[in-house]
Amino acid sequence: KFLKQKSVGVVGVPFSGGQPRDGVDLGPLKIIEFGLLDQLQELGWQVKFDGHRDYTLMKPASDPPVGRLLNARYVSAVTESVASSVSAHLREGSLALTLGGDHSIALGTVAGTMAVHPNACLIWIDAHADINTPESTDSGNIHGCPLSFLLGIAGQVDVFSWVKPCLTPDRLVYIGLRDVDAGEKKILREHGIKAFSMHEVDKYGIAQVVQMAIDHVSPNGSRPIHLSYDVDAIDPAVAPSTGTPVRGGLTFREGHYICEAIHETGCLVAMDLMEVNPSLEDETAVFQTVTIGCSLVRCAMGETLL
Ligand code: B3U
Ligand code: MN
Ligand code: MN
Repeated sequence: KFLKQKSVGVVGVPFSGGQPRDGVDLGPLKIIEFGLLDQLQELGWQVKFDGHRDYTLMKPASDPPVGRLLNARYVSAVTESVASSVSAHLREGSLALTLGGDHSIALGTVAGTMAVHPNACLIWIDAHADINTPESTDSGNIHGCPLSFLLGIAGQVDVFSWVKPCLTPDRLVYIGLRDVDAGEKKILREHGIKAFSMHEVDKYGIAQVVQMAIDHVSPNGSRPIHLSYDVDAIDPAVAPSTGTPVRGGLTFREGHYICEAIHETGCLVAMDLMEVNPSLEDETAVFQTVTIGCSLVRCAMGETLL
C-alpha cells in the first residue's frame, strides 16, 4: 500500500556500541552469509544491498560517559547515518530492512522511517521495553533507551541533538515484554503506552494479541508500519545467541505468526532485525538463532506455509 514497487533496501549495521558485549556486530554478516538476500529474491523481491558499511570509522577517539550514557557520541553518529540510509530507501519507494547490531540502531531506523512516513506506527517486539531515559537507565547501555529519544521524553542531550521527537505514545505498541525496569514501567504507565507482555500472550493467544496491537496503533489499517524485532523476544531455548536472554519468551511459531500477520496488513514499510549475536553460545545455537532471524524476515516479507 505504501511501497512503489516490490523492492527492498537492505542496511547492514555491524555495530555493538549500544551495549557491552562483543559479537553482535557480526549479526548482519552472518545473516547475509546464511542466504537471506537470495531468499528474499526467491520471494519475488528486488534486493538492493550496498554491502556492510564500516561504522568503526565513526568511532570517536574519546567518548567519555554523557551522564550515565555509554558510547553516546559513537551511537549518535552511527544512528544518524543509519537514519539517512533508511530514509533514502523509503524515498525510492522501497521497503527498508535493517540488520543489526544492537537495538540502539533503531534510534536511527525509526527516525529514518518517520522522516519519510511521519504518520507511521511502530510495533516493537522485545523481551525488554528499551524506553529508559538518560536519567532512568541503570546500565547506561543505549540499546535500553532508543524509544525515550524517539518519543521526546529523554530530555535534552546535546550529543543526540540530531534526534527530533518523531513518535507519539499512541503509535507505539509492544509484544513480548518480560524484563522491564521499574523506571520503565512508570514511563509506560504515565504515557499510556500499550504493551502486550508475555502474560497477555498467554492469556489471549498470539493471534488476538497481534490483532489488538495492530488495531491500537493503526486504526482502520491507515498507517504505514515499522516493525522493530529484537530476537531476544523469542525464547532463548529457540534463539539462544543474543546478549540479554530472558526465559519465558515467544515460541518459534508465535514469533513467526507476528511477522505473518503484519505482512498480511500490506502496510509494512520498514523492518529491523536486531541483537543476533553469533559469538554467543555454541555452533548449534548460532545456527538456530541466525536461521530464525532469516525466517522471521521472510515471513514479514510474504513467505507463507502454504
Ligand atoms: N532494561 C535494561 C536491560 C536491557 C534493555 N535492553 C536489553 N537489556 N537488551 C537496560 O539496560 O536498560
Ligand atoms: Mn531491544
Ligand atoms: Mn531485548
